[in-house]
Amino acid sequence: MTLREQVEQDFRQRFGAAPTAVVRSPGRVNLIGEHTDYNDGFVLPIAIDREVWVALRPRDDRRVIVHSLDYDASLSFELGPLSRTGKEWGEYVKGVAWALQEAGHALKGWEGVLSGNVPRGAGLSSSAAVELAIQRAFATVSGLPWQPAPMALLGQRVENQWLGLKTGIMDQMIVAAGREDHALLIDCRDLSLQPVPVPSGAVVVVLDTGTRRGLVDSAYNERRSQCEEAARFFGVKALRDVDMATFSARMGELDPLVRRRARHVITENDRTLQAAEAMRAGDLARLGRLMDASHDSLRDDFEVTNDALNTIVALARSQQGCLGARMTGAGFGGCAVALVSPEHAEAFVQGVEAKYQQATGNTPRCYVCHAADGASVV
Ligand code: GAF
Repeated sequence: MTLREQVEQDFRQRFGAAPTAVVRSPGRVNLIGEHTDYNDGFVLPIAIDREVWVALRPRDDRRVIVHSLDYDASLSFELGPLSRTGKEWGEYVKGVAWALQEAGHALKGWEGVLSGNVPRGAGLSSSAAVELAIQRAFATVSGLPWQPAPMALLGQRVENQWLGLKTGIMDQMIVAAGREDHALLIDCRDLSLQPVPVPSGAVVVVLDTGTRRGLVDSAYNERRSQCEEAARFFGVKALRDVDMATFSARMGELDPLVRRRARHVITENDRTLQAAEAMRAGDLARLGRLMDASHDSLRDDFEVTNDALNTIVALARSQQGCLGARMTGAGFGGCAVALVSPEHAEAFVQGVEAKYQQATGNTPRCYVCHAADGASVV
């Protein structure tokens, strides 16, 4: 049974009728452009065919009732003033209701069943997938207009203000606006999008190390402050505004740690623009080299990889057919992404899984992903 069928079936059993709408919302994998979004920079992610599904129907009152199949738990609350009461999955639902109401939207109540197969805490945006799924559910029952960028900003507000995580805009943007068979080059300053077709000569393989690191939030926020410090040093709004020539001329005056953080962001922005160009030109070898360079910079300058990520990336690169490999997402654990020639994909997955297990004793989960559409009502 598919996940969609499961939420529909559970809905019928739980609420005694068929759902009137079903929402799907994807996870994402970022091909390149890491830790650039909160520097007003560029990112190049794809939405993936790992998703959150919600079966729902409107209610006549202002109550919201959501059951999570994955947590086997239900949440019920009344729309209106809301407060944060815990740290569980339900905070995403309440946080979305809060953000939409704060933005002046008149919301209606609904009941629904939620389930997803985006691995949690793995760097594949399971949080944004849930946020945008709930946003689409509210938009559907309340008749709200659906525009990806404003909705993405609301999702980010949930992260920043309801959940207290100072994340950038990449995840919500790609989850809201993803396009089948395309990556999106997103300018995180003005939120403009350029769809870039994923070339047919390569497949995207996600390599989940199985490691999940705690304290990611504080390390993430620390990187953000270091980038802000560098931007202040250069007298600009964000590191996006510093070019390589300016950086090289003055980098000697910077604190060595802040210098390395800034160097990652400045070079990564450049690599991301180059990667979009290489993708458009079908130059997969160049795209792969840029992904490799991105990982090395995240490892050496930004210091957000861990041993598991470095090991799996090295193993991936040693496999036949691998064009490039890098960590993806916030880092400190979670997933890497590799670009692989289609004819080698199967052997690549088997080879990486076996060698990683041999090297670390842990079983990774590797799978080929397809670029999918953003959050939608099906
Ligand atoms: C996390 C954040 F949510 C994104 O905004 C982004 O900064 C990413 O880490 C790193 O590129 O996914």
